[in-house]
Amino acid sequence: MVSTPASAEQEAADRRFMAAAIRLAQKNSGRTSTNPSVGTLVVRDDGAGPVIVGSGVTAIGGRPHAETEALAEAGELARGATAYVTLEPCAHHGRTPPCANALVSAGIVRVVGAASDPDPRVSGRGYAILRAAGVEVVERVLADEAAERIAGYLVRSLQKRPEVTLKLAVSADGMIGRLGEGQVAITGAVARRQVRLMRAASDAILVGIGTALADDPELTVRLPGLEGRSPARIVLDREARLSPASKLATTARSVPVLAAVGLDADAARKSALEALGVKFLATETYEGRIALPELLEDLAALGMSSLMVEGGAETARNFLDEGLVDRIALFTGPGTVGAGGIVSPLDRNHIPDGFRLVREARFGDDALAEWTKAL
Ligand code: AOF
Ligand code: ZN
Repeated sequence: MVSTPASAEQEAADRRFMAAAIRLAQKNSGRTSTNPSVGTLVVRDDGAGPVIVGSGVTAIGGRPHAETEALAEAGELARGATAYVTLEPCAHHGRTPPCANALVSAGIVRVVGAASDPDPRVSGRGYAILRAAGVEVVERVLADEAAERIAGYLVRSLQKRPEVTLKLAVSADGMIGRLGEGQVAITGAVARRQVRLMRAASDAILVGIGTALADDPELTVRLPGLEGRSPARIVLDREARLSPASKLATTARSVPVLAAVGLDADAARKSALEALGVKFLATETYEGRIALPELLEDLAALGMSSLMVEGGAETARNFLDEGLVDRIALFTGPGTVGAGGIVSPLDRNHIPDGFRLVREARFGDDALAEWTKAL
């Protein structure tokens, strides 16, 4: 089959509807794990311009898939229509039949896809089913934008570890805090609320034991309407030094706390924490530190697709040095810390190679900039 080049008008419309499908997919982002949140739009044009006749998002918990819902809404209007899918439609029989077959049966004549699916049960097969049935397929429309939104799923599938976001709050003079002072307010209340929202969209949050001891953070979401959305809290705690009196340990029964300890961590200290509900992941250590690749592999095996690293400087530097950061979320506040400040491992003029700026926003007096690595 020789495909005719799409008109500029068609290409512009494809990009517009795909952008809308990507925004739609955001609705259930972080709530479909271990499935990605996918968006589908069914669009038909009866001569008077394109009209959306069905829309769907992957359901909370991961099933049904987005296509099922969009096709159900479109009903008979799907016949002869175009489907915009932010991820290649699946080709496998899971608890539901393959979405590629469902699109064919519904009479879809054209499928525009964004991100490719690395799942070996799908990868290329979804599009092949469609083409074999005579459906016109256009691949990789806004593929990078769609992939960025499902980075957790893609990193976990391809690298067997969660996607790692390094979150840093840096003062105007490049500091993340002051030595020996516990939590120092670098950003304002609006930015701090945004951080809690970012926590709610992650599967886990991680800090080093230095930060846990110095700041005694709780690391929960604490936002109205999002109670119960706090992700698991992880402490890099080679020697099980977390205090049983800490906020983390004393709240471990309501929001999980996982201490990443060395294989030789003290048994008595561990059992004091265990009695409070703290769980342990024992990993190899090297150069006196938890082996991060091994820990991340364990977290992926527990079904975690996204991890937010929240501090402190040494932990951030270790993740950066080992090439284990996929996304940088850098908040910059207007104030200065001055003498005794802890220097940030990076600032916006020193972002490691391979990252591209994907978002900039302001939250009150603070700026947020985000960079991601190409997937
Ligand atoms: C789609 N549409 O909305 C999503 C897809 O366990 P299952 O049967 O739900 O399959 C999980 C796989 O389905 C997952 O690895 C990915 O390949 C695909 N996700 N596919 O057609 C969707 N969420
Ligand atoms: Zn599917």
